[in-house]
Amino acid sequence: MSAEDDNTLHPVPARLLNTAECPEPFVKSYEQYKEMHRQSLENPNEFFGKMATEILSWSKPFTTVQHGGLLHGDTAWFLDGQLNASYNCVDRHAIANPDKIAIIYEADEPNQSENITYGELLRQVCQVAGVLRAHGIRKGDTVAIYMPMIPEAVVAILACARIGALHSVVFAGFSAEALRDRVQDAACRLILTSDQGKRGGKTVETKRIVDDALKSCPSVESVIVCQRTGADVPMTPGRDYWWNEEVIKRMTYLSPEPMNSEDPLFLLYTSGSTGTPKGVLHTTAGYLLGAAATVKYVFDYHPGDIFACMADVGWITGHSYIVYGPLTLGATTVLFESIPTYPTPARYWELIAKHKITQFYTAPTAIRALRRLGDQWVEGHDLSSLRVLGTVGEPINPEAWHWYNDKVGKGRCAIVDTYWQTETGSHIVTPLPGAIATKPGSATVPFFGIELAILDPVTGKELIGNDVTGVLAVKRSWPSLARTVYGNHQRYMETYLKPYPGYYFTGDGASRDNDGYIWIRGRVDDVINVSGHRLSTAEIESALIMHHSVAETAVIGAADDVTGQCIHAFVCLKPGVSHHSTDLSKELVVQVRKVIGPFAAPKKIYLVEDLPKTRSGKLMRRILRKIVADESDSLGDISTLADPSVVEALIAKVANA
Ligand code: 6R9
Repeated sequence: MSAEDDNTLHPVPARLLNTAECPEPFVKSYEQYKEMHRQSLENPNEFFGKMATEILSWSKPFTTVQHGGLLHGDTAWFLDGQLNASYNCVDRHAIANPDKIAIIYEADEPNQSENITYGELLRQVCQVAGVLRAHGIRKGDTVAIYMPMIPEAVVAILACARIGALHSVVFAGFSAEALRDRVQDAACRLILTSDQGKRGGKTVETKRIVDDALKSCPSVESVIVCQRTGADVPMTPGRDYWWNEEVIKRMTYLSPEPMNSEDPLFLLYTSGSTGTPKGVLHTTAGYLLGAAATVKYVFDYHPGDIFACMADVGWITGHSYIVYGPLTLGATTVLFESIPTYPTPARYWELIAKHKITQFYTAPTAIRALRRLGDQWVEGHDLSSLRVLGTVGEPINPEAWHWYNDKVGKGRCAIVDTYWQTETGSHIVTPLPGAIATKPGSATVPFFGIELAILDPVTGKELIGNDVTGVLAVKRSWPSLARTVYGNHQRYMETYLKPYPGYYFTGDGASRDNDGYIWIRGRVDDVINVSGHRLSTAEIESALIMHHSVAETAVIGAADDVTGQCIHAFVCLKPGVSHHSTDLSKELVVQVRKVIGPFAAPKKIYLVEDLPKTRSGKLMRRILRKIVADESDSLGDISTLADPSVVEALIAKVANA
């Protein structure tokens, strides 16, 4: 427990336990949670075997619940079983209830929302699956999806799953170069994209970015272009095809490909502490179960609820909580194309009132930004449909938590601070709405099947009991754990499983307080979290170094009131480069926007003579972090620096910036 933590326990709101007002929660007390968690660890075969049978539909039942584990990196769940993710997300609901709304598409302009029923979703998924097949895509091939937040993006994802092709969704805020690297790494054979995108009233040149990326992606044979705006975009004959012209040729039913439980479902690239982004690979059954089970228990999803996750489908949160989790349960899911401040900062609250949203899921950075703009935007909207408010992506500070709880939840909703990662597939530390009293800023307790451990970072010894701080790890495998890094299992082992043998290493620091509650302290590696987007220092540094004037650079994360962290870059220029520093700083920002994407742009750039390095040449980012945080009086030991005098110069530079 740290002195700044807000240790006040907020009990489950009485309204949630009153069955006259709300559906009865699946887990109704702390004792019931404890008992279920105990069962999930003591008898995982029974616990998850039952859950997988209840939540998923199988074309062939599994015979073995689990095999392998963290020590050897051979995790496998639901062996011998066969199922199809698109069947689970679409067919079975379309058969039972074709007119039920699957997707509420809330377009960038507020008056353009559209509903898609399960029946319609099934027809569209089948047709796009047919298009993929017609373009030669087979089970096991990889397909890139670079699309804005339109229903066709969800259709594209499910169409890949239907024929057993792995999708690799690349967030449409990534630059052409970032897209190219991801397409090349997975040797994608086809890209699904759109002419343009719309976000906050601005136009995104999706197709042009794809064209740029494809200048050096020989693996890509076809590009399918969906019309979002109808703009006249260049089409390369023999490679580019219009979505609507392709789709109408295809039948509106195509049988789902039976997939083995452990067949890959998708890859999603994410940043780690070193090297290029990793293609995190998730498999079919375990991932789907994790996503759906957490929608059920963490969001306490009941039939009839309207589920709204504000993330982009380009991130894991969108995969699990816009697409796979809610659709597996047959829910109505909201697809929000815009931003929280467009056309006004009341957009979220109008959205909730308009669609009678019951579960609402967003990130601390959005909550902080909206809180800053004033309470007047949230007041006066009918938010009475809400039951559960979720947050994800970074630690939430108590001020933002209280604002969310008081102004949005009016003290009558559960706040679920859900901790998880691209690699974990679904929530691993989180409250349950009807069962767990919360503390503002704490992700609280482990989900079912998660055996947490806090380790001493140096010795790797498990820190037992309460009131401990160390690195967060998980002691056994769980169904939705990522199985490998695409094409590089060694890297998977080295990043996650070898640092502390027998454990999955999260890369986050954490404390367990005197009540046994978990507090996430942020990354212990060189990963920077800007508005919940993971970026590695290495990625940004290599973008900067591509600039012809740059000799060397060091990037760090600095605290930021709105985005959580922001990027500060220290740049040494090549000898003899003459420059006007403001122009060059601008050029360098443009460089990062171009290589990675706008969201990775450094907030500050310091042009410096030298960087702090050890005699062996290792960059001491820790020192730069301290200087920027105005903690130059506690730099620690700088005697190992090759040239300790650089520190003075850096302090002066930052002070005058
Ligand atoms: C889902 C997602 C993962 C990293 C993770 C941690 C941070 C996510 C958090 C949180 C504190 C929470 N993180 N949720 N930190 N409290 N509730 O964000 O996946 O993009 O892979 O990022 O995000 O640092 O390690 P991903």
